[in-house]
Amino acid sequence: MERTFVMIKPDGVQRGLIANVIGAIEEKGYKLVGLKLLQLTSDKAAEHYIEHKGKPFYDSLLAYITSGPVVAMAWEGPDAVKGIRTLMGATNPLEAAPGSIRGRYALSIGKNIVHGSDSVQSAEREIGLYFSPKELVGYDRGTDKWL
Ligand code: IDP
Ligand code: MG
Repeated sequence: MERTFVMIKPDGVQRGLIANVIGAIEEKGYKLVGLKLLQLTSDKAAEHYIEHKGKPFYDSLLAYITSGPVVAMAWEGPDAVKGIRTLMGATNPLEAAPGSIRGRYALSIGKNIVHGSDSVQSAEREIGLYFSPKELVGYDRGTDKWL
């Protein structure tokens, strides 16, 4: 069983896609174990995207991700990191599979609706950036045995 971090970026919130993004992940079968709406500070955004510091798109990425509220989530399931990346689609919506979240809702790489951890290690780091251990809720669902 794995946990991963997902964020609905400011464009997803502004465009009214919160329910669609959550619905896509929930319908697939993953379990929501942490959820909050928040406005990122520049410091938090820099910490989140530390791996991209110095890249040409870094400044615009920080401006974008702090431009409005975001929804931060932790999701659980077998191979959740890879599975949710697949569900999100490629970083560039032009290359994202048509049924994926980015394939369905996004037009450009600079406004691609969602973030998802790219490895188990990043997932652990990113969940820790946004949630304290007691804000994560593990529970059983009656449907777990059908997945
Ligand atoms: P990911 O979100 O699919 O993991 P990363 O390579 O980690 O993709 O990039 C982080 C975010 O930075 C992307 O989701 C996108 O919002 C933004 N980004 C990445 N590459 C570019 C670019 O070339 N131009 C503008 N924004 C970019
Ligand atoms: Mg990434």
